[in-house]
Order: sequence, then structure tokens, then C-alpha cells
Amino acid sequence: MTETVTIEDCGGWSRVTLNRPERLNALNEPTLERLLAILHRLAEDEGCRAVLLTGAGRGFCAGQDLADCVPQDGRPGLDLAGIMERCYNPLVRLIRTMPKPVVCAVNGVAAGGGANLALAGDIVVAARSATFVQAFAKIGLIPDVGGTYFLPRLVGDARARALSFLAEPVGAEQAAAWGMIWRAVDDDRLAAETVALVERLASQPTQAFALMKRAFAQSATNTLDAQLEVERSLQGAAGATPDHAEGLAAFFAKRAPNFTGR
Ligand code: T3D
Repeated sequence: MTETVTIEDCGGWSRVTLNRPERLNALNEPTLERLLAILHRLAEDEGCRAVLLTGAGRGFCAGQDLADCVPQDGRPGLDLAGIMERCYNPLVRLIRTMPKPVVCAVNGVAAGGGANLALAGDIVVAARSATFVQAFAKIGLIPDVGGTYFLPRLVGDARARALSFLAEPVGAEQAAAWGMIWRAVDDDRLAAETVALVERLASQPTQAFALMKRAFAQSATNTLDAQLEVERSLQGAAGATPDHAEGLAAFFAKRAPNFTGR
């Protein structure tokens, strides 16, 4: 049986691929459960120091599988609040809190929850032909999967509202120019560039990255004073890591550091 989400151990990092290309990698509940299980495993795996999330075929992810939303044979359609509680919200929280970087390689259209799944990544790189569309209004829904949180913070309130109300696609270059994503690259360079990026991240101080994620998570709602206190506390933890000692030793020895992720 073909898995709807595949995982490859690439030696120090892992590639996770959404794999329902005939549905533009739309997410049904078994797919979401498998994605969650894989990411939980990778979050715990100390041998995995970075994660690459991408899609098979011509799309990154078309969001919720809408076939499951339609009432059929006397069965009601999907309980939207329920699947958010069971799957989507834990997925966003997990990506944001897992103690290693998650890079999203957006290989094609990212729509609805698929767009916001991409934006949950720590670094988002998209193929130049990829588009991001807050498709929700077209089906009478509101942006979810973190959309109403991520979008205003990334692109500002005016653009967040227009993107949500109009449900118009944004191209990768525009998304990069607006600061919605890190970078747009030529389609035929996406795989190589994101692999190089994840390999680089996987050789860096993983504990410091985990602590950075905690600091950024808190900065969204903190005052400057509160955030300075967060930085003080987390820097204390970073300063106690072997990778900090290695970074210092490498600096004074004028050599490249050999970070172990501890
Ligand atoms: O709690 C909750 O609210 C639940 C969570 C919700 C989060 C959400 O994600 S809600 C939003 C769901 N997603 C959408 O509304 C996007 C729907 N798809 C589209 O608008 C378009 O397909 C795209 C803009 C993504 C791409 O358009 P295009 O023209 O490149 O491709 P296409 O021909 O529309 O799609 C290709 C196939 O994928 C097609 O199937 P077919 O005709 O070849 O058999 C299409 O039906 C299928 N597909 C695309 N998106 C979905 C899908 N099938 C099921 N669910 C989809 N979301």
C-alpha cells in the first residue's frame, strides 16, 4: 500500500513528504494522524536534527480533503471543530515547538490549511511557480491551521485581511517580497537548495535552535521587558551546552566548529 506520508532518514535529518499527489496532497484524517505520528517521532529522535517537509507531485498541499466534508449516505459531513482539536491544532503546535528546525519546501500550490501548514515551518522556501491561497472564503470557512495568527504577523493586517477575504493566490516571489516566506527559488533548484539548507541546519547547534524556537514563540505576545527576561533565561541554558563550548573553542582556534547538537 502506498503511504500517504512518507519519511526518509537522510542521516542527521529527515525528509517528510505528503504523498497524495492525485489530490494535491489534500489532508484526510488518516493522513493527518500519520503526519502527526511521524513528526512526534522525529521530535523525540535526537539523531534527527532538522526536518524537511514537502509534497509529492505538482502541489504542496491543498488543505483539508473536501470530499470528507460533504454529508453522504445519511452520514454528516466532517466535524470541523473536532478535526481541528484532534489533528490540525496539535500539528501546528508540534511543528512550532519541536526542538529542531522544520523547513517547508513548497513545491507547488499550497491552499487552505495547506498554505498555513507551510507557514508553520521555521523556514519556508518555495518554487517560483508555487502559489499560496487562503482558499477558505470560497467554501464559507475562515483561515485556520494558524492562518489568522501567522498571516498578520508575517505580512501585516491589511494584506492578511485582503488575502483571507479575497482568497486570491499569491505567487512565491510576491510571498517572499512580502516576508511571508524566506525565499523563492527556481523550480528545478527547489530540491537541491532545500536539501543544502536542511543539511546545513542539521550540522548546527540544535539546542540553540530549540531555544530560539521557544524565544520566538513567546515574543509574539510578550512585552520587551518580559522578552528580555525570556532571553536571559534561555541564554543561560544555551550557554551551558557543549555546542556553545565547541563554538567558542572553534572561534579561538580559528577553525570550523564541529557541533554535535548537544
Ligand atoms: O477544521 C477545519 O476547518 C478543517 C480544516 C480545514 C482547513 C482547510 O484546508 S479548508 C480549505 C480546503 N482547501 C481548499 O479549499 C482548496 C481546494 N482546492 C482548490 O482550490 C484547487 O484545487 C487548487 C487551487 C488547490 C489547485 O487548483 P488546480 O486547478 O491546480 O487543481 P484542481 O484541478 O482543482 O485539483 C486537482 C485535483 O485535486 C482535482 O481532482 P480531479 O478533478 O483531478 O479528480 C481536485 O478535485 C483535487 N483537489 C484539490 N484540492 C482538493 C482536492 N480534493 C479534495 N480536497 C481538496 N482540498
